[in-house]
Amino acid sequence: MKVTALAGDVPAALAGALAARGVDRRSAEALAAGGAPVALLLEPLDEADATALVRGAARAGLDCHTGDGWAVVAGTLARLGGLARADASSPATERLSLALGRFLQDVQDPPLVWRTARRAISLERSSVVGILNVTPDSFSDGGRHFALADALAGARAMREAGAAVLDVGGESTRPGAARPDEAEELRRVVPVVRALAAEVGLPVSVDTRRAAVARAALEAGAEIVNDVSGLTADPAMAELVRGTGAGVVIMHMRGEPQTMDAAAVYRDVAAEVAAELAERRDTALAAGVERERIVLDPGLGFAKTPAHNLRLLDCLGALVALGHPVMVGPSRKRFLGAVTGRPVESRDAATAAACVAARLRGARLFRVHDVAAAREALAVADAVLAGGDDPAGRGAGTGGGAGG
Ligand code: HH2
Repeated sequence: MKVTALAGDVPAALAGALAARGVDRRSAEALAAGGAPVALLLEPLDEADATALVRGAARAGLDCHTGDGWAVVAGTLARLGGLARADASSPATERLSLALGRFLQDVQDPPLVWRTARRAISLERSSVVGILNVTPDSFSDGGRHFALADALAGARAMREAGAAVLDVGGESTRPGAARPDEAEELRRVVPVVRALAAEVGLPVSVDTRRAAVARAALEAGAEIVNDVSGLTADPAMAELVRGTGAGVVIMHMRGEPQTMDAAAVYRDVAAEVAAELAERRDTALAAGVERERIVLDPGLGFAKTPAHNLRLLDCLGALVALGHPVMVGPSRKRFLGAVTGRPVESRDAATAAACVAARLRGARLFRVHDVAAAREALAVADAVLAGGDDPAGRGAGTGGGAGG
């Protein structure tokens, strides 16, 4: 007897192996999806919840570790489904079934479109969001797009390079940057948004923490609000997003850009960022923002050390499991300098590599300065993930070989 490892964490690999041995395709896919590994942290948990979980997990064949007020349960998705099946035999088992049922609904239904105020953006393949900072002081492109003509030329070049969205920001959020007042931010952002929406033909997103700036940008043709405060800085922002039907990026940050470095203290960065983002997402949902308008972003570089950013990229699955498309913004950031030793102006290869790492962990949107480099790297990642099914719609050809 020979034992061969399958790529057990890749459902397509399992399905392919089963189908190649005569299992019909649908059953093979269902079996493979159920075999996907999951590990969940449940907290806070009281004594009764913990007892119900330990018993239920043992019955379902799941591994379970409990501690003071918390539990980790691990196994396959199919076995977790068994544990989540409605069980009202006690209030504790009912609470458990409900919480797990909600979780499973999110992970089993990953949205592949993003609804904005003007359209639905397909996320079947990776979408690159081109950064257009109309600021004098952004850490990498400050001053480059400050004049309207430069912003338009930059936007057209990004469209040619394959950008799916243009993100316009009038405030640098690098640590320690001075904040422009509202009138100045409006002056920077609105004319550029108006020109891009009218002349470039790509969806425009506005990167702002101010509802008044977001409102003026949406009126000028923007359709997405990218809020690095995760809708916490301005109490009017969630209602604005709801009322306009804008798409929204809820990004994770702690504190303010001016002070955030001091807040970069985590016991378990991925779990904490996922939990804090889930809370902000829930607040948005409670304010009436529709689920399919929300994209989540770990906020690389915002209240995170280089080690935190790298761990977050590796553990992005914790965010993907919240059931929303995930955006990442690694572009030219300090943690890439820490890894490569490269200065800010030559970090585009590192940025593309970080995008690919994030894509392999489930991210769908990539906010970058160099659109062409990211697009090319992500085309390869998309093709790998499609397993030869060719997401770009170009025939893979039959030639193969090492060089052709
Ligand atoms: N990063 C920056 C600004 N906005 N938005 C999202 N959703 N995700 C990010 O990671 C993100 C963001 C900071 O980068 P940049 O715009 O290049 O610089 P600056 O803030 O100095 O203008």
